Amino acid sequence: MRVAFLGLGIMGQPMAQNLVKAGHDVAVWNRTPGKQVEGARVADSPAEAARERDAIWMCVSDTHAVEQIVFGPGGIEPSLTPGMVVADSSTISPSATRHFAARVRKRAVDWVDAPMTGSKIGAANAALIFMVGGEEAVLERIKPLFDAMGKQVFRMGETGKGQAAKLVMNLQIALIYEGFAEALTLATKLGVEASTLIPLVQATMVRSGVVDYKAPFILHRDFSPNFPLRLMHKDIRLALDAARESRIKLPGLEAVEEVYELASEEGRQDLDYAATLTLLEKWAGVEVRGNGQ
Ligand code: NA7
Repeated sequence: MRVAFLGLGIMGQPMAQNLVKAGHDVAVWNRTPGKQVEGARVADSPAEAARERDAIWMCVSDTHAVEQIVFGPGGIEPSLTPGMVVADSSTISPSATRHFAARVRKRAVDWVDAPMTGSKIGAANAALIFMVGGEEAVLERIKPLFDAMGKQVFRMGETGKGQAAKLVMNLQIALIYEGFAEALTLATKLGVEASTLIPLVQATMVRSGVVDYKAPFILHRDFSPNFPLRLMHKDIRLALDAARESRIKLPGLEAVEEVYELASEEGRQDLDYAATLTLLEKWAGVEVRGNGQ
């Protein structure tokens, strides 16, 4: 297929590379010039990348970035022609997604929200899991692209519901991780080492995928970004916005959002979200240590 890929960040770059590897004709664009994908043509603007394409795939930071590259100066809107599909793997607002989709539909273009999970390792290995919103027939048309970048696609319903699912997935990750981080902090204060506690966690119903994934990084004190704290913070805010729009309250998430706020104020925003632990450690006057440290 002829694809434009917009946004070559931690996730977008390997995703675009996998489209090329699968044999698709790919044009790429990134806001900051200089980023490349082997085998893809580099375009000067989103509008130019999107010309005469079957699908336009986006993976940028936030709702504002998506709005800019679709409807802003040099955006894809004037390049859209009937039958094209716009797919968005950024994590953004579900309600904004519905508005964007309605606007491109006036040009007989379909919008698929396709946020994903699997982090940069999943992106590199074409093993992402997509949670999508859109019509089934449209999803079928872009199936070869999903196949090139991921291993599973879960349809959540019509446009906007992929984003809704993504927000509630990250809500759970943020709360589960914060529970684990608070447990490690208190355990350390009480004299139980992380390397002693973690096998107990993993042998019992407390076990979780989040703990399995994050524990080795914590034990090695490796807070380099797999999923940057600033992006998890953005998703927490999006979930709180969606809750407000729906007139419901999420007290646990509100408390966690404050931790992220303070972690950002202290300059941890570009570390992994696992670095919220270091703030708890600072408050407690302890450091969670791995085996033999
Ligand atoms: P990164 O590595 O922070 O990459 C973000 C990308 O978004 C990067 O290409 C940015 O371009 C681009 N960006 C940010 N703001 C804009 C605006 N205003 N206009 C155009 N492009 C922009 O994030 P990830 O790849 O880890 O994640 C991407 C999404 O997937 C995000 O929603 C996550 O929550 C999930 P730059 O290179 O800075 O010029």
